[in-house]
Amino acid sequence: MALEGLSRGIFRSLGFLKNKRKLDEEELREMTRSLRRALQEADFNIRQTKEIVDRLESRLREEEPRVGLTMQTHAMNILYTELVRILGPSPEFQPRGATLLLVGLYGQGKTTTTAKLAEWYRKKHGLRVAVIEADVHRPGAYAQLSQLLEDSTVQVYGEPDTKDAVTIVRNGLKECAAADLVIVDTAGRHQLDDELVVELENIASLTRATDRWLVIDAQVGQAAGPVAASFHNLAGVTGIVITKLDGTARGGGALSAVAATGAPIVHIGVGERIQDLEKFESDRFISRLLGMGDIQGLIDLAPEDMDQEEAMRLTQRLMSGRFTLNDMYKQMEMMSKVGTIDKLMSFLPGSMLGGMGAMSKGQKEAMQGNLDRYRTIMDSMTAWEKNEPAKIKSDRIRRIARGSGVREKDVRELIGQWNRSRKMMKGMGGNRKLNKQMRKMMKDGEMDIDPSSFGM
Ligand SMILES: Nc1nc2c(ncn2[C@@H]2O[C@H](COP(=O)(O)OP(=O)(O)O)[C@@H](O)[C@H]2O)c(=O)[nH]1
Ligand SMILES: [Mg+2]
Repeated sequence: MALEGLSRGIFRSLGFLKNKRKLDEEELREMTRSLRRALQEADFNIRQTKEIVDRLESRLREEEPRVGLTMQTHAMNILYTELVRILGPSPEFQPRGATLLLVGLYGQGKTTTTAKLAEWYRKKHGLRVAVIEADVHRPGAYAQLSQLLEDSTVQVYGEPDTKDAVTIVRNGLKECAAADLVIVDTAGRHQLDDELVVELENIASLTRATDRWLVIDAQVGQAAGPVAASFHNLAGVTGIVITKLDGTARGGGALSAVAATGAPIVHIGVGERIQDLEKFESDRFISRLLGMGDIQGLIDLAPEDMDQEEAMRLTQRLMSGRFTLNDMYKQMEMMSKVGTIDKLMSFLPGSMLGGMGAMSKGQKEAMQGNLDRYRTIMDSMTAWEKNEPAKIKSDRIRRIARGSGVREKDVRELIGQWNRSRKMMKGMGGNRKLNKQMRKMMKDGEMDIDPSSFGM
């Protein structure tokens, strides 16, 4: 997969810089050659590849690594900033008064994204939002959109029996005239064919859409560039939404779609539910893409009643190994808020937590099941017990088991789990480099990447 391999390719090409503070010409050439290959394998086009490699090369010649940094860290930091720069700054979208057209191939997530965006701008911007379902080719498109928005106050317009998309849009625009933001969902095919091209052109000119966003599946990979280019010719793409970033792909095609349209990524889709939408931020995306984890992302996902400071403290405690059952409980609350272990894992560096990212689906499901049970058990524990799990004796275990309706064995298992996690975290806390880096990140929010601290 395109960008999934990028991280591996980059670490491969920078690997030999690990113990160096200087580079000779031959080493530099060797490195740029292998980096060029890694970028091309990850779907960067030739121009982007050249730009990144050239910039890295000249900065490595000009800039000395800061005191204490190895050449590898230095090179990683440069690459990170260059990749972020290529993705560009986060875009400005003015939702009030906008008519937003979503385009893209079949199955990319247009209809789901229509609902997600509608709910996002209704909730976060307090707007009156209306959606128009203009996909006349997929049976049940209107029902799908209505169902996604059934618990929302977003106005849904559609005519399931009308065969002409332009008529629907014309009627819809009249019907939704009072809305602050109108989003139009269109049809897609497996490929852009003539009929669809004409239909989209007609819809685009009728709506005089202020914004036209391309919805593209993260797994598309190589094909993303050409697909984006053809939609761009057709509708003048002004923004990109990458969907299914919750899956195994780490963002294939995203960069080539950006290159082909010159349009920025505005949002990313991270799940099937209507709330599984995020605003796109290039620095986070790149650090996640490179497998460097996203501590800030993790903190942002903390339950709403937990303030940032509390979330940071927790994350720090998690790293230090000094955490109580109470802390573990709060971590679990964070996790359950995040939804699935899968998603939580995607925020952590690949090799952290003892390679949990590589758990099988079955193992992950088992772990989710455990979490639910632990939670039930902890609801029956006193504050003292959650603070001092090591001191819980068998009579207390019996009481807790009875109170939560589980077996005593389950309570012991929870305490055992806490013990193991504590030890594991302690081990991680003993990783001085990682710790230093965490503290620095916590302090000034800046990211200084030292791949070797993640076991690379
Ligand atoms: N996991 C995941 N699935 C998604 C996401 N966005 C859409 N889907 C799923 O992808 C499938 C196709 O989505 P749909 O909106 O019907 O695509 P459309 O044909 O472009 O309108 C559906 O099963 C959606 O639930 C996402 O961000 N993550
Ligand atoms: Mg659809």
